[in-house]
Amino acid sequence: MFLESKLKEKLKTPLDAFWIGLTDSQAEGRWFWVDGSPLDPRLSFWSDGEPNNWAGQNPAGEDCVRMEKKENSVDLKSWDDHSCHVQLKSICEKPAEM
Ligand SMILES: [Ca+2]
Ligand SMILES: [Ca+2]
Repeated sequence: MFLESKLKEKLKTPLDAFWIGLTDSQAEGRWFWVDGSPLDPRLSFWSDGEPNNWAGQNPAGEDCVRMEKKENSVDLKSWDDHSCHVQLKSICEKPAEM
């Protein structure tokens, strides 16, 4: 909800999207964050039909996850696995400033 509220004004078109640091590049279908921690399936927000490892754009499939604009959707499902070779902005986490 925090990220969605922060990104709402930055995700203006379907072309806008942000890498969130989640990948299954080591083993297909096994999702890990860039810090090495596994994805908690209870805290995943895949868009309908995702992840689909689509090979239409890159034969290697899709191993990196982006958060994208949602069309007329009120839930938080906004994740899409995508080709890692596409350049996008990224969301990074850092400690809160005291
Ligand atoms: Ca994949
Ligand atoms: Ca996909």
